[in-house]
Amino acid sequence: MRYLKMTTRAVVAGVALFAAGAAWAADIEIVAPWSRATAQGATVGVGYLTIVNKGSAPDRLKSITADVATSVELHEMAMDNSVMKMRALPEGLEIKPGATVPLKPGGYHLMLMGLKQPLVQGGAVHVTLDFAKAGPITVTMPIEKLGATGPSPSGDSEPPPMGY
Ligand SMILES: [Cu+2]
Repeated sequence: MRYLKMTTRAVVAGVALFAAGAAWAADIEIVAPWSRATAQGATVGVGYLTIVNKGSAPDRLKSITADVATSVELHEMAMDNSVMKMRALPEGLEIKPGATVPLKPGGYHLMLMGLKQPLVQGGAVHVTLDFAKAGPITVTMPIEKLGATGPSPSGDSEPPPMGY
């Protein structure tokens, strides 16, 4: 009985998230994906999203591909001798059970390397996240305006207030 109740609740939550544009497979859910328009001539773009592990086992984001980039790297911003620097995480990113891991400005992010075309506000980037357990999950990242600091929940391009 308890199991049935929980299952129903999970399905309802899943439908609500799907309506909000989220994608999930198995125990991994991807929430609020977004990218940012690139300046003229830029060859590198970014992608942000939040990874939720609803399961009881750890998973790992192993690799990423995107339709508009020749390769995608997982990066982290970190202090290095009191200087903020980006570094690649070739081992991927572990998502512990029950964890919510945001990729956001100033932290983890996807680096779209070798852009085949500029990222234009109002368009979208399609990325496929490959997880060790959940497998590949394809996500559509709406492209927000140049300088945006977050996704726009209402679909317009106004970023939320700083620090939100
Ligand atoms: Cu980076």
